Amino acid sequence: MAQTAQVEIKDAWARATPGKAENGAAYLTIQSPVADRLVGVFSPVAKKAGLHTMTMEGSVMKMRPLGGVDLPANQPVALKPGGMHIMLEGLNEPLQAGKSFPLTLNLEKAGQKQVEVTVEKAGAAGPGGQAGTDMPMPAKR
Ligand SMILES: [Cu+2]
Repeated sequence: MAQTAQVEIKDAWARATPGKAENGAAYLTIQSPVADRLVGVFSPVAKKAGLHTMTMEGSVMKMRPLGGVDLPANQPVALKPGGMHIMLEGLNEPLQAGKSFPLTLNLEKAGQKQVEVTVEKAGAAGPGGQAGTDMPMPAKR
């Protein structure tokens, strides 16, 4: 395989949201040829997009904002259900399965990268629509 000095973003996907959900989450895998840091996200589908992680506090899964995600050189970093994710707060409209939306990632070194996020069914566990255990996202806080 040819060595390219490009940031690779793969499998960008999100779960469809029910009609009144205010928030959604997006997931993807990112790999950088050099050590870099993902410091911000933006999407026109939500009023606010941010990086979040999930941690267990006792038996309760909690989300908290992340200031950034470190990307070691040549190592894929996965944002996926149950872990780090891109939080979409204040959705302008529901995320509908089968559609897609643009997402801009802000990297410290590589600058801005845009990806298209595919919306999978509400219960999808990954890109391509495999069914799996659902991770409920708190609708309100
Ligand atoms: Cu979140």
